[in-house]
Amino acid sequence: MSDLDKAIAQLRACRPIPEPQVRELCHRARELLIEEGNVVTVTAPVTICGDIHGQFHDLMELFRVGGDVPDTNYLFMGDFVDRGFYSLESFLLLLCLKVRYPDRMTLIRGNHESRQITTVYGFYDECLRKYGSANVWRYCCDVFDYLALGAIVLGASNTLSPPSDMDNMEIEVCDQNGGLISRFPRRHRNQQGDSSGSHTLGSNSSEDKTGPPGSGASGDSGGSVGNPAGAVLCVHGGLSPLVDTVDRIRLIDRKQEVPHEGAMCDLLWSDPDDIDGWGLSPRGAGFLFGADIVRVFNHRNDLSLIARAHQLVMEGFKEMFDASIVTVWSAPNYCYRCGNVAAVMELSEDESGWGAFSRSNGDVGRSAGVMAGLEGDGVAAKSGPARRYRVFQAAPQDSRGMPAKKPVADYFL
Ligand SMILES: [Mn+2]
Repeated sequence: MSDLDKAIAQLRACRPIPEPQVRELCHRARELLIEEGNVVTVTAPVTICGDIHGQFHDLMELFRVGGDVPDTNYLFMGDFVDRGFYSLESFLLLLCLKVRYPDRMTLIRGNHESRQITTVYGFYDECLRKYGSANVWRYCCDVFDYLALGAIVLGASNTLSPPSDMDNMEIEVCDQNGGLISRFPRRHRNQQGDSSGSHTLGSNSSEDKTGPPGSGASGDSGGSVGNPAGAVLCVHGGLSPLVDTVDRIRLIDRKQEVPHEGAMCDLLWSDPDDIDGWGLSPRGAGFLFGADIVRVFNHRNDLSLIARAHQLVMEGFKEMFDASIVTVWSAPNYCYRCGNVAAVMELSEDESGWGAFSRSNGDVGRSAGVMAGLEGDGVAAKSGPARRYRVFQAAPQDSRGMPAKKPVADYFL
């Protein structure tokens, strides 16, 4: 067993690894991350996760529900640390897995992966408590500076895999044991005036399906060339008024502490909101952005969906703006008291042949000049990828290795 595998085993048991080993790990991780672009290209199938916030035992539950590494290809959208009691073990385990299986683990930066924020919200204190010095915190912060700012998922399918037992399903929601909670059929976008993004069961009309799903001949994809499901952009927070293309993100000099303003700051801090255009964020960093901003950005960049994290949602995930953006939240019972469930989002691999095409091409549909699903307002409503949400609850108390709260010791009785 290599040192790295030993470290993984030790961290899986929620035991910190010695300081020199952290130093070595962070060094290796940095060498790996420095080679990645600001926007990492990831090929489906992939399981996309939101905030973890040091809830180690819930991260273990996430792996139980979503599958272990390297069997499952994971993309984590940041906020690994702060708030929970085990930021150190959570982040170091993810980092070990990244170094051990670089192609099966993608980590992008959240607004908490910052010196300033971790000093206030727990990670700094936790390192000091567990090691007696700030060295390990410093090593980890040096890694934060090298994390990618986003990812583009290519080759996602617009049919579920394994297939649903009903045709034409776009969304399936499962519980932590794989049991079906609900599902929603594919439908035309922008035709039902539904800007809340809530899908309603039984809303599919006969024109929803004009060809085999994934063939590029279905009603949604309009027979366009390229991946029928379009690309998915993953960022921690959201969009920036300074960023109108994905390529613009690639030009940022990211190897630094998260700035207080500017494009890099916005990508990590912004939130979608029911407004027109841009608004000031109550967070004091980043911006609020409305459906119109997302629609134009997705159209311009040939995206079918933006996946982001950053906001607690009680149901674990929330689709907004006619399913053009989704928030994924992966910290159940956040801060051990919010009572929310968590979720991960699975995108399956397109097997119609277009997925392979887009992989070798590297740039889905952008050169084709043909937009899918061009509708009345002249803005594309691209066919969304089929998505399966796995919703899960906090790990049971007895798996946490913490003594359950006892009111009084027995010997008083
Ligand atoms: Mn955040």
